[in-house]
Amino acid sequence: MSDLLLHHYPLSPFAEKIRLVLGFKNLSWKSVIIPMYMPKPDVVALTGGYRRTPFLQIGADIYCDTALICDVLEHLQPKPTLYPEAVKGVTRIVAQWADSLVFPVAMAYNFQPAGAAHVLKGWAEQDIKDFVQDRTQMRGGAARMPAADATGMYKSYLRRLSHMLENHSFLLGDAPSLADFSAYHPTWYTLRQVPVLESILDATPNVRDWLLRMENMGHGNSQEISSSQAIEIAHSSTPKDMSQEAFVDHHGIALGSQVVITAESFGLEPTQGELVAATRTRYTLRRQDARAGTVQVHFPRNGFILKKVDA
Ligand SMILES: N[C@@H](CCC(=O)N[C@@H](CS)C(=O)NCC(=O)O)C(=O)O
Repeated sequence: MSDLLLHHYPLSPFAEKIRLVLGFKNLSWKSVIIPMYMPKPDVVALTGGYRRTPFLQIGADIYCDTALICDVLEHLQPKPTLYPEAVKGVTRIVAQWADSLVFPVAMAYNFQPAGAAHVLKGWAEQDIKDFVQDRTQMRGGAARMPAADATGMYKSYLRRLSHMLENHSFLLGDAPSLADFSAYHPTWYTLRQVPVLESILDATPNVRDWLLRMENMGHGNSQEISSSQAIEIAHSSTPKDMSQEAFVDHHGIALGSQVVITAESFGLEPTQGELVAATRTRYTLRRQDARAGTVQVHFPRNGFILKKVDA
């Protein structure tokens, strides 16, 4: 298996989801620490524009979005599975609920003034300004949800998780599934990154116990490399052959067209390239970069918008 390179930073909840999946599957990986906010020139050299965290690099192939990264890791290391047969549909649904609804509510709770002060303690004033401005811009200028509203919603989500844990050790049964990893990362942030606010977990002790069980899986074996080494690896690798992938077209866009792919929400920096594959579930763009050479950037269909570039 080629080296797995995870581009991430320690405080990223979505990165924590993938670090824990790597531990669950007992995989060895290379850790590339990237900036928490723009500018991210070494990220963009590989992704062509996409700036969210984390992304996975295998040689000259770049996989964006944790839903896709989980599928790629499952393919490379099927056991233990993220998608147990009896719950393979529902686990994706619960994971999507946790990633798209629990996450923003938990982060609005986690970033109320006491939590933000804890996380940003020791940061230079200019760095705080740049970080806040970056996230405001990512939200399209919208304010974060008020803390009081977030608290009520978060408590209600924690009760739902707690109900799911009443009869078994993990959310959907006796074994972990993708749902657990998606519900873990925002709640991990509360427990580990903003301990000043973790008393919200007191009302749901089985959620706290589950968090500790999840955390015990660890992160697998990792070794840190620099982002310039990662770019060098891409440059000296050949992208995966995509020519045999079944083509599924819902847009009237032929393979070989120049296209842009943009996230549906939050972080709308586009990636442009040649469409070399569009399967039932994902797109692949091929692009040239002065530093990274020819790279392929893969996106899931879910959560992303594909458009043809006008000639
Ligand atoms: N749907 C994306 C969400 C990723 C996401 O929102 N990541 C946050 C960090 S946890 C992010 O990109 N923040 C801005 C940044 O890192 O620049 C995924 O599953 O990968």
